[in-house]
Amino acid sequence: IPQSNIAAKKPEALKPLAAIESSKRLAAYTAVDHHIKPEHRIIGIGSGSTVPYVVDRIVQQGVEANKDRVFVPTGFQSKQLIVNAGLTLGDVDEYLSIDVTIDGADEVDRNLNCIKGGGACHLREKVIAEAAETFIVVADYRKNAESLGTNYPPGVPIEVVPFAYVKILNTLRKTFGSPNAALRMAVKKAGPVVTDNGNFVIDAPFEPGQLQDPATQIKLLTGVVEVGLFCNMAKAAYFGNEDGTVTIHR
Ligand code: ABF
Repeated sequence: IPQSNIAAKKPEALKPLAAIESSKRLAAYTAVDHHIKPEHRIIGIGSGSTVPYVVDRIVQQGVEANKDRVFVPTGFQSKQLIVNAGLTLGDVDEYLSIDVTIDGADEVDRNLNCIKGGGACHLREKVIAEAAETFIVVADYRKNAESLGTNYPPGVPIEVVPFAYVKILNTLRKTFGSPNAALRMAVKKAGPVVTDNGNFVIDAPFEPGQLQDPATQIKLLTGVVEVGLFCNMAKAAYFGNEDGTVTIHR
């Protein structure tokens, strides 16, 4: 391929990505501006690709604003983000009450219910979200859905103990009406994805409207550690849009 053709194609190919990235940044910056106040001391930092912009904006609040703050991560990635930004790291064991947690999501419905766990961190994310007085979701426009199960095809992430995964998979397919439930494999299918807690993840797709009750029942299955459905938890969701606006659902 002549070099000139590659050069001509590249900007077009990159365009959607740039739009998505700037939507993530917009959502994150706006949420930080609205919710991370000078009096906040303990802040939960979620996982995923939108959260780095949350940390960026917090850092932009300045050294003085952050000097007495502690940041509690939801996993390995957010721990690295906090440390690399020069912020003070804390553990949920030490800080039972968090002022505000900001995290990403895979899908959010009009009632602020979320599917989370596409990054396999939803157990810790739920602990940190539950510990927070205010839990805020940040995402790009693709995550904004009328109801859950609409535009996140993999479905509900379910963290399971490895010993029990075949049994749980079978139950999800046969009894819970999710015939395409599947064990999440690592890139290039080298083996299963392993969470920060040493567990596996099953992704179980459900139809819109089918979700809430099955998910509660799934939690009761032996070997299920956590279900990536966050209901009635978020106080607000911020979605960055392609046109530079932010949609806020409360
Ligand atoms: C995290 O962010 C996860 O629960 C979720 O899988 C992931 C997706 O968000 P992003 O689009 O920011 O990567 O909170």
